[in-house]
Amino acid sequence: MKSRTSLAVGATAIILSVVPLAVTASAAGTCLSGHFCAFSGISYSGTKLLDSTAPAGTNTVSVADNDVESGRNYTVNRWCAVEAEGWPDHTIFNFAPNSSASDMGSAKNKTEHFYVRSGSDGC
Ligand SMILES: [Ca+2]
Ligand SMILES: [Ca+2]
Repeated sequence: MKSRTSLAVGATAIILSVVPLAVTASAAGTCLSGHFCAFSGISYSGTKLLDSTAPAGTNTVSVADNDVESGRNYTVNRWCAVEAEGWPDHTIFNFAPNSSASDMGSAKNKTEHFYVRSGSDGC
């Protein structure tokens, strides 16, 4: 009886130590419906740099410079990423309504801000 009890306690301790890691891993890439979220790493990893519900027509939604690599656009609007360093501002990436991009390719680590347009408009 005594050894059975200590086995059960040991199993509980292992479960408790694993659960917080699992929660952290799933939270990294999450984004609520109706939100736009940008992440510092590809595949929605790293830090969530932006979590916004800014409406269509918003011209500047600031984000940490040169760090965004992936994003989830769970809005009905279009989100446009802007490079604003070294030359006139220009759009470098287009997040279509209700779309995700796990890797922004050549636009990675360049964004200074986003602007938001209705889903039927272009960037
Ligand atoms: Ca980055
Ligand atoms: Ca930049």
